[in-house]
Amino acid sequence: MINHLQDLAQAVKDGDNKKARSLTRQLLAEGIPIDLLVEKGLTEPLNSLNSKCTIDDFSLLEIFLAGRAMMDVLEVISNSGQKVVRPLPEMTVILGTIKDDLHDLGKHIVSIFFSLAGLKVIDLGKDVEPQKFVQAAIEYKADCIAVSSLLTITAQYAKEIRRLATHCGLNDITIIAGGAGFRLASRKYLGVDFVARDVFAGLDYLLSLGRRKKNYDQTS
Ligand code: B12
Repeated sequence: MINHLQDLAQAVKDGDNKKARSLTRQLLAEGIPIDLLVEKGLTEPLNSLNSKCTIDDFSLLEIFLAGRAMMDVLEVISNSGQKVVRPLPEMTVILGTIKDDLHDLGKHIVSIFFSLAGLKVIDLGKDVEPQKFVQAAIEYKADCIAVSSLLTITAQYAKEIRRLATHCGLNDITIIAGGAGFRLASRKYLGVDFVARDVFAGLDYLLSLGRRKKNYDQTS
């Protein structure tokens, strides 16, 4: 299984989507844990293309092909009927990549796995203004806003979401953040409830909230 996982990581990195699809089917048949597949087979190889985003070595084509292979792998996982074994209470989540940030591969993963876990996800896309998150939360009566960022510089906009939400009376809304852009920012600085290391940490956090809510209901 480990060899196949390494091969999948290489196929994604090389942008070989056919090979990536077939290795994913094989790994699922072998019973690989989904978190391991996503971390080692998708996130790490994509992130290792770091240098392709620098002036010296910029290569949109390589990143595009790797991104396509990643999306193909996600499609295979979605169609496999695989359940993300984290049953969550009914919850509506507003999801988006923050203003000025066009990275959306990680957000796609979040959208797919949150949906597979039974959450209702309203995906606003990328380059989303802070007020759009709050407007959508009001429109859909959401329980949670989930914001993604890969660019460190955009933390300033993410901070705005809590301020605007409070201004609109959404005092209890849960806000979670994820993506490399927030990795060095504290929960307190961002004004969010949780900064997720990965998609599954985000899911686990929402699950823990659901349990707390349930206990609270029982005592009231
Ligand atoms: C792919 C990529 C691109 C692609 C994006 C394609 C796309 N459609 O997304 C392209 C080529 C377009 C691109 C452009 C640029 N990029 Co770029 N890019 C990357 C790269 C190589 C991989 C990112 C990725 O998709 N990773 C794979 C995904 C699956 O991982 P992930 O996003 O972290 O998501 C996981 C978790 O973090 C989590 N997650 C993510 N969001 C959320 C949200 C919530 C709520 C939760 C719970 C979880 C969660 O879920 C995922 C699975 O667990 C990174 C390198 C890196 N180390 O991150 C650079 C990187 C992010 N890019 C960078 C830069 C500088 C740029 C450009 C400015 C380059 C330029 N000079 O133009 C532009 C930005 C344009 C813009 N305005 O946005 C820098 C950012 C530096 C910084 N600290 O700010 C990086 C780190 C590269 C580097 N070392 O220089 N990039």
